[in-house]
Amino acid sequence: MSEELIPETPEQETEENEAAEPIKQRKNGLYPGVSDELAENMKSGWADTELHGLEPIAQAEHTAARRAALSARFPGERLVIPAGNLKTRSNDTEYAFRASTEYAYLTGDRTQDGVLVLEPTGDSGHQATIYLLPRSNRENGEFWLDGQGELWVGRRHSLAEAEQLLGIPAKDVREIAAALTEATGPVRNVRGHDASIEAALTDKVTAERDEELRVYLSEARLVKDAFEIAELQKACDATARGFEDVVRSLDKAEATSERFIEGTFFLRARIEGNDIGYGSICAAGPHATTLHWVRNDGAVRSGDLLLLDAGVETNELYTADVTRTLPINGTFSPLQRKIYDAVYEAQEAGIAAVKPGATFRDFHDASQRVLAEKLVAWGLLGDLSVDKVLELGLQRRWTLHGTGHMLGMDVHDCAVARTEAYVDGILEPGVCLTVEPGLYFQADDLTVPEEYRGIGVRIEDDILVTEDGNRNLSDQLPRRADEVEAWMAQLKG
Ligand SMILES: [Mn+2]
Repeated sequence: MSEELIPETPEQETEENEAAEPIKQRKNGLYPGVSDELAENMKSGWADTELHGLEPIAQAEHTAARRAALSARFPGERLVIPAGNLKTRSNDTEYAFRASTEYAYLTGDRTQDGVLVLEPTGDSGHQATIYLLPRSNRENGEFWLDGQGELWVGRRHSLAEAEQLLGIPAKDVREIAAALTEATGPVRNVRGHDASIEAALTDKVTAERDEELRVYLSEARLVKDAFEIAELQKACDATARGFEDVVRSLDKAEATSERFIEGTFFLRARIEGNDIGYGSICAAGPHATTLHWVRNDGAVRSGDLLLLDAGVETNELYTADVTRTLPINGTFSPLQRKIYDAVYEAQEAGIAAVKPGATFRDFHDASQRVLAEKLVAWGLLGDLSVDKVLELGLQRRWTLHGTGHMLGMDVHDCAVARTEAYVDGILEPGVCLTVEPGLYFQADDLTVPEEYRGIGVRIEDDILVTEDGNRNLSDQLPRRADEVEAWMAQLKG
């Protein structure tokens, strides 16, 4: 990336600089001295690019309904939902920005520094305002002299354009701190995203009341609307194509490392979506027994399994979360297949338990029972009964994790929902969750036969609860062992 706008001029505080007062907005010393003549020159000669008659974004109706539900829950209170800010990686480079889930869910906007404010209109109802950074000012030079000027980071929407697109009145975000400082009456803020907003509200909010807002917004997302379901399907479709890309490139991964798999999937995520929804787990051989193996720097060897847990995040920020465990050479060994089939059976039992009226725990219990049965049958738990094993939880030495979680904008969606709404909740149509049982035999586990050690298997799909049962959003990818082998053979050609 380019570093200096005018490299030949050394930076110093000159008389000229003092005279050009408005353009002293240097960031991190990147901008050298600017003559009055250049400053004047840069002010003019630019076309008017304002856009008119823009259509609202596809989810504008849905975000309006979500704001209406939020408004009804907190009548008479001012609600502040920030997008968050850029985070510095080093000096003047930043990490890729992703708007806070709460803000994107309520606005459909995904730009940094934005803030949604719901102003109470009397005892009920709210007026929404979105505070955004407007187009860069050309008069004071910020468009080319400020690090966030449009010349550096690209054109933003004007406030008028944003209003048309989002269906929300827009104001300059540089006015928000003063507006919040002056405001009276009860206020709640979603914490953890924007320190400047928190500073402006210090004396007006309490941690407990802010947390109630955050919890509400987590629980509001438990049931997905039609737009969200379509996005999750899109995420799964793109993810399936990413898995196909990986299978096609396994020979290149064998010649390099797990990084080739990570890079291959990332390419698909960036072409079809915004990003990966979480760090891809590209775990070959014994790495498959490390649940969150994201170093991805290991060897990929014929004869081993590859556990690939990855998901594309769409441009609207909905992510898939899919795992397949694949024989790198295309064929499961008898022992790999025995363990794989057990996990497959457990997943089938889990998926069958996902339906309206069931509890969230039901599919976990169904999967765990199958896995415990297998472990007992294989003689790994002495002569204990399956019921006793489940009562003591002894199967967990090898099953390790819960069988699934809510899925949506966050890979572990709705994470601050109350226990009664989530873990102890009843499933209803529109809930989307993962079913992902696994068996993991650590390389240093002396309690299992030597040939088991270093084998890890997980199968994970994204399941939508429907009126009459469920729909597997990720069923484009095969799961049964023989179907996996046939699919790989076809892709590897
Ligand atoms: Mn998952």
